[in-house]
Amino acid sequence: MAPLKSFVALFAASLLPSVYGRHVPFELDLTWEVGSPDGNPREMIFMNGQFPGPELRIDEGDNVEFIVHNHLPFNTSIHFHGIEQQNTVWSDGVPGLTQKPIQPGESFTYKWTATQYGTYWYHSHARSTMADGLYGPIWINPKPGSPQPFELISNNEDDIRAMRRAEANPRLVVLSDWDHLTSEQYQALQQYSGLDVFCVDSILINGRGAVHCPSADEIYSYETPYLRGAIDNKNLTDKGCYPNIFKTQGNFSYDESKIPPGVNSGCVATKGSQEVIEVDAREGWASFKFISAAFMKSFVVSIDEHPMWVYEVDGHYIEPQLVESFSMFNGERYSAMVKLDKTPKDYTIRIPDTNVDQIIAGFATLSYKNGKDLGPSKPYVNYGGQNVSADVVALNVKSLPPYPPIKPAAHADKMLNLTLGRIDSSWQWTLQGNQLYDIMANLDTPLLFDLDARKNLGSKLTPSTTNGTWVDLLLQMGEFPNTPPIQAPHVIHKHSNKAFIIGFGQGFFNWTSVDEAVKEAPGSFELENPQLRDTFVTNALTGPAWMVLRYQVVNPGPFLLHCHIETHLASGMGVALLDGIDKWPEVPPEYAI
Ligand SMILES: *[C@@H]1O[C@H](CO)[C@@H](O)[C@H](O)[C@H]1NC(C)=O
Ligand SMILES: *[C@@H]1O[C@H](CO)[C@@H](O)[C@H](O)[C@H]1NC(C)=O
Ligand SMILES: *[C@@H]1O[C@H](CO)[C@@H](O)[C@H](O)[C@H]1NC(C)=O
Ligand SMILES: *[C@@H]1O[C@H](CO)[C@@H](O)[C@H](O)[C@H]1NC(C)=O
Ligand SMILES: *[C@@H]1O[C@H](CO)[C@@H](O)[C@H](O)[C@H]1NC(C)=O
Ligand SMILES: *[C@@H]1O[C@H](CO)[C@@H](O)[C@H](O)[C@H]1NC(C)=O
Ligand SMILES: *[C@@H]1O[C@H](CO)[C@@H](O)[C@H](O)[C@H]1NC(C)=O
Ligand SMILES: [Cu+2]
Repeated sequence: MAPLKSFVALFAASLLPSVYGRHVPFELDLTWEVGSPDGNPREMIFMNGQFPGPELRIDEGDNVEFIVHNHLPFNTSIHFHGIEQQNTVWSDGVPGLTQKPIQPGESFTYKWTATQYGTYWYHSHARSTMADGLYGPIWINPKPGSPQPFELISNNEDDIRAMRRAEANPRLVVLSDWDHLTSEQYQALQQYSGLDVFCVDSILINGRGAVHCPSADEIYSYETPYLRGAIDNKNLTDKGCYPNIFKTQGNFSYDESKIPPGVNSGCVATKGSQEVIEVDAREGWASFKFISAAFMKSFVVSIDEHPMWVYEVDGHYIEPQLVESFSMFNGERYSAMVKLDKTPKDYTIRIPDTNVDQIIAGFATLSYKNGKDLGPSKPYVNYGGQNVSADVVALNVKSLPPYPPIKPAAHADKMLNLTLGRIDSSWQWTLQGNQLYDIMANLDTPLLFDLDARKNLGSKLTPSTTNGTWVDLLLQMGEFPNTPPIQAPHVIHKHSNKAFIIGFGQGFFNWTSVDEAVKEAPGSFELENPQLRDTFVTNALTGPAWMVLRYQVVNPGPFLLHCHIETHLASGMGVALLDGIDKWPEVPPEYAI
């Protein structure tokens, strides 16, 4: 089977340099201290005294030894988002699946090989403590000779050389959302009030930001017709947050009076600080690798007056697209190649929310070396995430073909049928239809070490696959009792290797198999060169919808598939894929528990 062969060949080739890879030690001291990223002090996590954590920049093939010293007052773990952990499942960092949590005062060493190039990030996978600041960027420089898509951007040799230089020395830009409550307080508030809480205080760029409080008129002016419909023409709060109505909370019982002032409304502006990214026009081009470390929000990314070639998505090159803005959801990475040919001065980098769940924005500055003070730059998007004119070009997220092309198998060996929605309360979300995944299960008996512990989750939350086979994941955004017909986007993240997005459509997936659907609705499928991702954004904003992902099982072990919105994961939105259960590895003695 030709397509299969090319996929496997690519995969095998990427393993070769690991034999010669450098050994790269990287040490993180985690501490719990007062910080004020947006000008408002609270206790938070620092990494080697920094926030966000230090950059891990390595070469494809390197062997990473990532040592974590936990000085926090609570247990933790670290996951490497998008790192496939080929043959090192014990370093995937998921309590209950691949390790016991790292206790306060203890250390843990993760070891993995950089079998891929691209942009990734590390973050806590213990409860929702990622939202307390435990995240940092990873960038893996491709091995020499790797095909790069820059000839598709320009045929000028100087430009191509400048782009290659920019790619070899990129700016890593961590985007995140920030709240003045700790993750524990935030989660507890949902249980206490019965409400799905999804309001934040600020948007940070490389850990810097401010609390903005636009006037009610201004907030109102940024509302799209869709948003007005979604809130029944009620008003947003002064923090740009949603009112609690059926369309946002469902028909469950809750007590709004249990939400303290300041959480959903009660905006208090702070000056905070602003990130400045310096560029030199003599470089010709700059590469910005945007990483969304948001625990809740989705962003629109744009740099005033600078079109961007989006050329790498979730750690994989794509056929470049020239755009002026694009959206980014939790855990996604988008790289943009930007020509530095504008008048040397300061330009605003705007990171508003997508408008789907809050009106809020963060700002940074792109500053040309030796620039003049020539006043403010002209925006492509406004504070509400909307383009300022109809001719602003946004990324077409439905078509992001990998470069060079890669083809999945034409048929899968198995399909897992997953249904997404709310059950039991307005804040509890399922990925499986009727059961909630308990992130606190098996903390002392992780599945990798004790497969019997599977019974604590049940077979529906621990589906298994056979090594080497191809698997389809059908995601159906379903209809549930007491819930509205629409669902805000979920951001499904797959641990281990990436998957292809082979199909999506509106309504219900009524066919009995994916093969039948491909035959009857070919327009809903892409099997030639589909997107290869580790993060999958669902869209059920106008009603039920479905999506089909296809991947090959190549890396035996227990791997989580879950929503990357932290409150959704904490409430139960996950399943443990017991991949290649016929070939689970023997765990090295140093990792024995
Ligand atoms: C980790 O911390 C959580 C929260 O404090 C606690 O419930 C859990 O029991 C701890 N797990 C272990 C294995 O120590
Ligand atoms: C909503 O906000 C607008 C703009 O500030 C204001 O004119 C209107 O009275 C508000 N409506 C309600 C119901 O508060
Ligand atoms: C930009 O906004 C206008 C309305 O101002 C809309 O008609 C147009 O479709 C939008 N374009 C994109 C690419 O989103
Ligand atoms: C699992 O399957 C992949 C793909 O066929 C293969 O490369 C790998 O060696 C297999 N792993 C084991 C442990 O058999
Ligand atoms: C929610 O409650 C309203 C009012 O009681 C009712 O009309 C509606 O049918 C309910 N919707 C669902 C999905 O249960
Ligand atoms: C799928 O089933 C639903 C009823 O559950 C029906 O309304 C819809 O028309 C069907 N769609 C197709 C494509 O058959
Ligand atoms: C998936 O599961 C849902 C809910 O149980 C069911 O209605 C649907 O028919 C299933 N779809 C397939 C293709 O098996
Ligand atoms: Cu979700």
